[in-house]
Amino acid sequence: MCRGRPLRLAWLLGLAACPISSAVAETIQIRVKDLGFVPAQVSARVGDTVEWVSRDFVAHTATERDGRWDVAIPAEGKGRITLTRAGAVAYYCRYHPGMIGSISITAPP
Ligand SMILES: [Cu+2]
Repeated sequence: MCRGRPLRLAWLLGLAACPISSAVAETIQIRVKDLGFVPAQVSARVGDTVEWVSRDFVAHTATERDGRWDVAIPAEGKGRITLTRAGAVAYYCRYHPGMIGSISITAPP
């Protein structure tokens, strides 16, 4: 009668251990305010999403220096990207080149 119990228990323990995995992707929010990215420097992992949330009344972009991506950030709106490769990334706003930021992206373990 109790035969299946150890197996079921192991299965439950295995299931419980899964959410502890560090491979869960996160969303990193960067505020866009007064012509600046806050924080200007963030760390992330491949698979994470970066979301820029603007409180400015003018449009901005988050444009990767090497041209790999270009995210439109509407006035008082949001723009987002999911990170697909590791490395140090510098970005800026095409409309306001003085707005700069960087993302340090590490590969998942
Ligand atoms: Cu801008």
